[in-house]
Amino acid sequence: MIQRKTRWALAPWSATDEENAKKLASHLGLPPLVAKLLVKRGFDEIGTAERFLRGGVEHFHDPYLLRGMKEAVERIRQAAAHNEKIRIYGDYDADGVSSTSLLVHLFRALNYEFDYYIPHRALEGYGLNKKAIKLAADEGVRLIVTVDTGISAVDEIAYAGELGIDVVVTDHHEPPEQIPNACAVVNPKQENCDYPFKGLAGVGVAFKLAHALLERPPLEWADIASLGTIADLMPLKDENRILVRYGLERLRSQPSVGFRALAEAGGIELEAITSTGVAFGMAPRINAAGRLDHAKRAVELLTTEDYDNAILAAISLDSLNKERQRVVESIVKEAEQLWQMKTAEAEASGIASPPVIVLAGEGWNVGVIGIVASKLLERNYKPVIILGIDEKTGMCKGSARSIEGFDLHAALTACDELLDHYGGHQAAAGMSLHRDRLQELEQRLGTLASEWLSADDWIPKTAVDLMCSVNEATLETIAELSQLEPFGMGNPSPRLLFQGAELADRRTIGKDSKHLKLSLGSGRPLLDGIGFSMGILAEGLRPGSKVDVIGELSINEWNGQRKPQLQLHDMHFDPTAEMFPEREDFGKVYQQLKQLGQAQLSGLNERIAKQSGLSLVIVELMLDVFEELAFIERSNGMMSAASSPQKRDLAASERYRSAKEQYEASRMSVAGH
Ligand SMILES: [Mn+2]
Repeated sequence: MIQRKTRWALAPWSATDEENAKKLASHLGLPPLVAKLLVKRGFDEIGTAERFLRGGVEHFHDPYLLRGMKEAVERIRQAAAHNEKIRIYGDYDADGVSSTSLLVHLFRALNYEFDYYIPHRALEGYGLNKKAIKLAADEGVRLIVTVDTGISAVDEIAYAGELGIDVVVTDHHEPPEQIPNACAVVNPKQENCDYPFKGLAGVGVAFKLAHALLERPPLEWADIASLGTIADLMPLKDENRILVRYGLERLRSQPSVGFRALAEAGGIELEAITSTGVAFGMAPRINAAGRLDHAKRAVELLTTEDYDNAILAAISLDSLNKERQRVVESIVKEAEQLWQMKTAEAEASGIASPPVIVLAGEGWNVGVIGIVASKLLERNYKPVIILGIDEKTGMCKGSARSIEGFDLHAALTACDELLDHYGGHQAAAGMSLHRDRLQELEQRLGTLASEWLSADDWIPKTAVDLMCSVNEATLETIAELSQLEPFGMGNPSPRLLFQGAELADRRTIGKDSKHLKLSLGSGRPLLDGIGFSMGILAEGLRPGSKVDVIGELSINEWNGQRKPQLQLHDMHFDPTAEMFPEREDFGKVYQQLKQLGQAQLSGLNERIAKQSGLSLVIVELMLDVFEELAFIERSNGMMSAASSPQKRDLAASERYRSAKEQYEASRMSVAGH
């Protein structure tokens, strides 16, 4: 028995969905699997599906649909006309760095007088601050244009006004109740903004500002826009999808010196880079600057036109990233030890370990605690808060990550008298509090988690797109799946369920038999499955039996050969589960009965079961079905086979249909949403 590790969530599939998928397949010339996936993701009409697949620059929205854009453009142009000094004010994460860099390119192209400022993560913290505004005033700045920040800076923007500085806010964060009194506020999420797409990153909003000022979409900076959009985990839909497609294309075919240098220093291949490569190769290196040093190093990389400067900046980002990895690793290790001590203590006193993981350490770098929290969540599947303690003051700065069902922001709000500051949303949040209050925070959050979460919520969920058969997983179909790329937030790589797939063979590969390799299917060609770190499961699998697997399809190229491959996520195998008989099994048993012609009912089922190798339950079911279809008759203790029965399909039998349905339902245990 191999038990599934996660809850499999397969959304329902209706007859209407099926119809829509057929329509898409024929109108757009798509394989059924691709058409079904489109429907599953909400693109069930030809127009929307076509736009999703093939949408280009003509589908960018008018930037002036953004509330405040007109005022922003006017104020910036006025500053340029009067040679007022403009300062771009950004943020230290990858989106903030991208946004800042994009405006640097823009203002440079427009020949404005400008510079940029990004606060120091540890010394200044997020957002506009009065000290930085005072500095700007002292340096003769008359206009600040914020990117990826500013929507909450009511006091700071009022202060800027007192010092004679106007502020144009461009941001994408959730607007608070009170919007700052700036000369323009551009944010697709603000009230009364009719912009049709709310999912722009900070750099997406900056891109729209550039579009407005240049009076055309500045595709030459789509690479920078993709970086921030992907790094900030924005949904890759609508305009973001178009931006990222152009951006990836640019990175592949004509990378700027900055990206080229970053790729060289980081060993990232640009020729076929995907959103995953940007997310895991580029974004961490860009982020490393702000975490361990200063984000302006990353802006320098993305805005220089000189290769020598770029490669120096890229190498320093790469080594900062390596250092970041070491710092994360060592904090994760310490945190895991603390957690093990906590669970051991709980066990020793006969109580359950805390439902919410709250761990703090002196000297833990607050620039990386969010990453540490994510790693602990991954390993333990519980909400996690990791905090760095300031030894002198005893104050802690923390970063939290949550599991589905536990709303962090709501939970922190419920404990707000313990906290000095907090902010964030359902899945991630930050806070500060004194170390003396940590224990109470852990207890109160734990109580909330026990109240809010059901037993199921503590098991991670795998969202499954569709059921698929081995026969459907052809090279051609998999190649067409790439039309749905780029994959990422809001458009994940399709997860498919192969239910009851025949296991032709299994073996382990790699050092210490670490990985599992499966061959699925009964005919030819077989479908290869690869399960990383699943080698241990090989022993429990028997060739010839049936397994349920969830995975992602891709094309594996090896030795000049291209083969379909399924990368396994999870598996379920129950060797004792009763298999539902195939049509051939029904056929075989019917032939046996026909040969017998007539037989005593007593002992008949046992006889057939023995001859056919099928279980008694199945034989009983078959005889019920045959009787219902008038292939046999059972009366007066005798079975007699009809001599020339009418040809009828098995599915015409009510007994057959209900048994099959029941069997499928029991096998599934695949929860709907
Ligand atoms: Mn952002």
